[in-house]
Amino acid sequence: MRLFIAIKFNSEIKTALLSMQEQLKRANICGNYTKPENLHLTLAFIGEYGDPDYVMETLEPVRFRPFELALDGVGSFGRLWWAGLSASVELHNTAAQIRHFLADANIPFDRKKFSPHITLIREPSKPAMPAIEVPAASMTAEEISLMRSERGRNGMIYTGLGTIRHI
Ligand code: 2AM
Repeated sequence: MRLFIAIKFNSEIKTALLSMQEQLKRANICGNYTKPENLHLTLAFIGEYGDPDYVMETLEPVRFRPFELALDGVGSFGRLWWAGLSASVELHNTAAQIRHFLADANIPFDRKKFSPHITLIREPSKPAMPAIEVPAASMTAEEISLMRSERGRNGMIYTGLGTIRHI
């Protein structure tokens, strides 16, 4: 199964992200929009791995205090457009711990540098993102989720398999 570690959003951040997608739609941009229920922040992408229980066990020593996440700006990685977050030492620390324990346990994951982003759309129909307003929105991150990703008939289906809570 395909696994990744992510933070799910509260309704304030979701609403703001949906408003950003709406603005893109109003600018006549078509493409593969992330479905509302799939909006998330990936901290580590594991990929194909058969033992989610071992992943949960491995991440048991991760320690973090609740931390703030606030939407901030937009950007693109080629034909993927994303919403960004304000810089957060705690977020980076938590992602670093997760990656450290995964590496220690020989659980494979994508080693690309952690660049916090929330994918709004893939394969947009225009080459450049129009100017859009980023609504003020924030949340306190209190848990991290182990997620399974499957391809469904109507797009990707993400299912939570377990959570790591703050101390
Ligand atoms: P994204 O965060 O850029 O949208 C499930 O596929 C999640 O893991 C998505 O959020 C996806 O991309 C992220 N991800 C990170 N690295 C990935 C990789 N190498 N392959 C596929 N998905 C990856």
